[in-house]
Amino acid sequence: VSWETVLKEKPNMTHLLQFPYNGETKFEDLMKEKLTDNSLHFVRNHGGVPYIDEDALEISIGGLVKQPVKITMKDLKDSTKFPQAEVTITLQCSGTRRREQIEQYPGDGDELINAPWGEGAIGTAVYKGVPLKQVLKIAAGGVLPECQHIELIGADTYFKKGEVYNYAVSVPYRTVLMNERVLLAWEMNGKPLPKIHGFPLRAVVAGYIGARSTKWLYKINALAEPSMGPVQRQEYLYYTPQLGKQNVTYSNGFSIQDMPVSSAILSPTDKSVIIHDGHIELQGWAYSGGGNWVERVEVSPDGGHVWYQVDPDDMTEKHYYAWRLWKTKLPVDAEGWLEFCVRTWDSSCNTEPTFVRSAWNWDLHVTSSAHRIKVYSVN
Ligand code: MTE
Ligand code: MO
Repeated sequence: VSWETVLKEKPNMTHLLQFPYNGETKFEDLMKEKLTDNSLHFVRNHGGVPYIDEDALEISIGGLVKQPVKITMKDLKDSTKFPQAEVTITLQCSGTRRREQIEQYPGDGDELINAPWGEGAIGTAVYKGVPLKQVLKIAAGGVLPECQHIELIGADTYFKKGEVYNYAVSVPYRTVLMNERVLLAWEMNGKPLPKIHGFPLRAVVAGYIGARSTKWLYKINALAEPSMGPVQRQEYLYYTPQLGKQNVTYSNGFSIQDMPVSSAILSPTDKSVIIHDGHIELQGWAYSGGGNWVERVEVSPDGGHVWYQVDPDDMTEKHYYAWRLWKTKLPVDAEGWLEFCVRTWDSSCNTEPTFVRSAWNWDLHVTSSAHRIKVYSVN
């Protein structure tokens, strides 16, 4: 799609990169409601947006399946053939809040060319589609015993180190089997999937990093090993903080899959001046991947010495695979520069590392530490 089309479909984004297009949702839009409007949902692309004729598309299913097949969109959308599901799912790019890691130390890696995301590379929508597990079973007769991973390939291409690749990643078969919320989806918030979000078909892997939710899906392979695609093998890896340019190899990192618990303060914004009467209103999001939900959100007016619990009535409802938006009034006496922070607990009692430095990693992914902002309080 042209830049003009992007601007028309996504008029109010914080644009990070023109090509490949990457844009994040403005904080005031993110806080509006539990479901993010399609025109406001963040976009993360590795390459161009391919044009796909829905009527001509045949999705091929191959590899370690009982019967390799090709299915049309018409077949897939036929509810007498495949059971349909409609689910609320939060997609979060593992680069969300990367800016905080860059401020600590930008590293030397490939990821320097990656988007310096803030708190807006996350969004929630209702997706309609068919559980991938059902597609594998009904269309391809199931997988062979050797199958361990399901590869999801997109029709878009991108350029890396002299080669052109299709976007290709994989998800453990065990996840596909256990999680009915791993979908092949064609609808987003009751509307056809927008071009920029993968029209006509995308994968939505609930609870996982956004990277596994392949857009413009046209090929599915059952494999014994994870996809050989560079997005799977060379990107979205989590390294220990000691690694730098001189000694890193891809095998030092492990694949980032489920998103851990994390949160963000969206209002007030960092470095703002607030004139108030003893209370400051805070708003933000809290999310946990992997099928956990957010149990508790706590905020601190003093860098994390004293914590106040956000009243659950001031949070959107508990939800597997979706965020909770929250707001609260924080008592504040002090004048001058203060550090506000937020931390979240999920249903498995996981919480967030205290400081960014405890979460820093060479590829600058998964900034899940307690989110901190500085505000100037005038009381
Ligand atoms: N699928 C394809 N085919 N190409 C891509 O570049 N980017 C991935 C994923 N699926 C990508 C893709 C990444 S890293 C993220 S975070 C999500 O899509 C973002 O989905 P969205 O653009 O719909 O918000
Ligand atoms: Mo991402």
